[in-house]
Amino acid sequence: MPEFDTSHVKNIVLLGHAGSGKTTLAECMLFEAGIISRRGSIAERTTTGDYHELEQERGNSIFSKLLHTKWRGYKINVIDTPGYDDFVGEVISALRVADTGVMLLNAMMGVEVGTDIIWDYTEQFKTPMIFAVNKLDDDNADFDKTVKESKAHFGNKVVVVQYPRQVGAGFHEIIDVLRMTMYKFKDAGGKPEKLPIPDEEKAKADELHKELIEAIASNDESLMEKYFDKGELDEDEMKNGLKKAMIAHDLFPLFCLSAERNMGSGRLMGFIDNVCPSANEMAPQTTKSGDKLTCDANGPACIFIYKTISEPHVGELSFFKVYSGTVKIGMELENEGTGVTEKISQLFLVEGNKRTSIHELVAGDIGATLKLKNTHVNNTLHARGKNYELPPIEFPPHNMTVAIETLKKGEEEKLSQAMHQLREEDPTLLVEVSTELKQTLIHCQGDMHLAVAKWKIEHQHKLEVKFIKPKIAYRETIRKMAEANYRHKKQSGGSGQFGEVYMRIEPWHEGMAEPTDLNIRARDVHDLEWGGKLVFYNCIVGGAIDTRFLPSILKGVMEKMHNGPLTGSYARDIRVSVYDGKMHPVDSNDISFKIAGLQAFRQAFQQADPQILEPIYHVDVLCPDDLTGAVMGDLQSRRAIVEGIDSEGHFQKILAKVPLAEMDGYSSSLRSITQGRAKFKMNFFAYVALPFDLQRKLIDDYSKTEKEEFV
Ligand SMILES: Nc1nc2c(ncn2[C@@H]2O[C@H](COP(=O)(O)OP(=O)(O)OP(=O)(O)O)[C@@H](O)[C@H]2O)c(=O)[nH]1
Ligand SMILES: [Mg+2]
Repeated sequence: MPEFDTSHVKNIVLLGHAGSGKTTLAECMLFEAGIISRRGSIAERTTTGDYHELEQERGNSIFSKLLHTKWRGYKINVIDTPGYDDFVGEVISALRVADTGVMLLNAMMGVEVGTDIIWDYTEQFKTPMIFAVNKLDDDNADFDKTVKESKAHFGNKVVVVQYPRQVGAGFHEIIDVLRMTMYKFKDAGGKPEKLPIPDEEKAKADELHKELIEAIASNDESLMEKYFDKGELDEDEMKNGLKKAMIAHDLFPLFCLSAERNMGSGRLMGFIDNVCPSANEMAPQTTKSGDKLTCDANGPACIFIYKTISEPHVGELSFFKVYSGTVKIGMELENEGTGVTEKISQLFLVEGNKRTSIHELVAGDIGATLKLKNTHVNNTLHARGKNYELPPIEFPPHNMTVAIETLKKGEEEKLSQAMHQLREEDPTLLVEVSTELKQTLIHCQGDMHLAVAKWKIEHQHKLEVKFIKPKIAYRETIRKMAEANYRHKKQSGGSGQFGEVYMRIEPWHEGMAEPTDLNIRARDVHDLEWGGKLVFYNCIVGGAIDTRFLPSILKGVMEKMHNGPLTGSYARDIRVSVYDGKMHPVDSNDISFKIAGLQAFRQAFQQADPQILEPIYHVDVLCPDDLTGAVMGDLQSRRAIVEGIDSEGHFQKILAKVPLAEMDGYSSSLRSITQGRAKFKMNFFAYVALPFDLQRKLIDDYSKTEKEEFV
């Protein structure tokens, strides 16, 4: 028999801006549940959650951690997530498997940019949410402002369940307007005394109690009727109504905390047990083939892998949620994605870096297993005879790119293996071997994300690497029509080489008119793999060049498009019309026409007002009002065009278009300008003409290094 059945398992994820107190709260929860006998602290680097060397070094969470507590007959799985935006992938994967989110708000700061960004993801998942206002023990805490900002950002769906009698050093009492009780804590926190609400707080507590009841009743017709009849709802009615409204994402109850002093976590856990939904109360998952997967311990087994980590000396640990059935040791499950059959030889409950072996896990629960053969994040494993595949977690696009090199030559293969492993553990990290730029690129979320990757490469893979500025993938094109001809002639001993080509080139755009003075005999439209088109016309008349040589001419043109005449970048959007030429009865061959085609194209290109295009990105920066000026100033120094500023709650969203070449180091620069109070996102917009002076410089630099490969 499992220790907890499905309805007694709750999965929560701790969310919030960096430093809001998630890891400290997780520690309180473990302590309150008796899982640990002493509360560790961030300052002493002794928390269960932040056990990783790198987290202790930096003083913040980097990876999501699975923990669990046993609390009054319930098992609460707690996933502590990192608040820094660079690690948002960890937040998204945790949200995918959690059934309730606890959003921590730092009472000194109110709603922060990180809160806002994470909120967007919770909206996508429609995760039932609780707010917990933390750090109420701090003298700068402002509970009312925090509530006001929460309502301004997230609407009146935020309902106060608790408020502090006093904030700052005197924070010892929490008034609970659901239970209509006051909790009074000793200095050391822990279990509070339950007291009646003092007279001077009655009016406020009654008012908030009424607001809470009305909010609950307004989301449920039958409760509304009861409320009208009785003028009151009892505690059970309120709890049931709250649960329904939380599942529907209609109400977000707000609680009070001082995680540092361990005040308020017990009541929060009680609320999670009693009110927050367990997995079987959430909507069933729908598989790719349209099956509805009921969260039932007696159903066919089905688990979803949301995270993997590679533990030194242990191997790959896969974290999963059981979406249906009961997973037992010895079970064989099929991986719908990779087709392998995996034997579950070990099952664990996890406590940070500690693991406890167990025999089975029921539907709704979260645990880990070791050494799966070919199963990765986002894979579904299921019982034989089924074809379940659950929708994958969608990770966000990258925000930053650098090139990576090993310090020692000859370690490229080792680096590629290390990068493969890193990517396996962290789907928000992308590795690209760019043949165009001749660099290995790492696409990631920001400078902290990159620092973690470097640490892993150096410590876990024992490789020394450096990051360098990535080259920019420029493009070349032309702005006007030009014509050129080239005769390739070579007489050497035996057979010679001869080919002559007359060519017109024009800037290509969709719907452009056909040439009226040429006789088009064949049209080839090539979608270039680097974007844009090459349109190639055969306009030869009177058999000046044999049709069999046209592919060779195209080959020559394509070769030069691949290695553009100005800077060696890819060329795009050009129409080439070959309209005349000459052949030699003996010496003409494919190679001669390829060379003639290439050289004619190159000469025409130079006369066609050639132009370098650079990649431009949409950059959105979200920041508090007082930082708008500093952020804009920095953007303008990066050749940005600021297109507008939108208000988002009490934040400003600056919308700009910025050349990729100017985005180098933006992640760390923004962090230092704003002390981590701003976030940004970037997405490719378009290729746009490079300013003339920069174009001149690039061409000059290229011509210094260019070694023309003459075919
Ligand atoms: N005064 C006060 N400080 C707190 C409280 N909770 C946490 N802190 C402190 O705030 C800092 C950040 O706490 P963490 O628990 O690491 O916050 P986090 O949300 O896990 O941070 P990230 O993992 O970086 O996202 C630490 O120095 C804590 O000691 C609190 O209730 N009151
Ligand atoms: Mg943390």
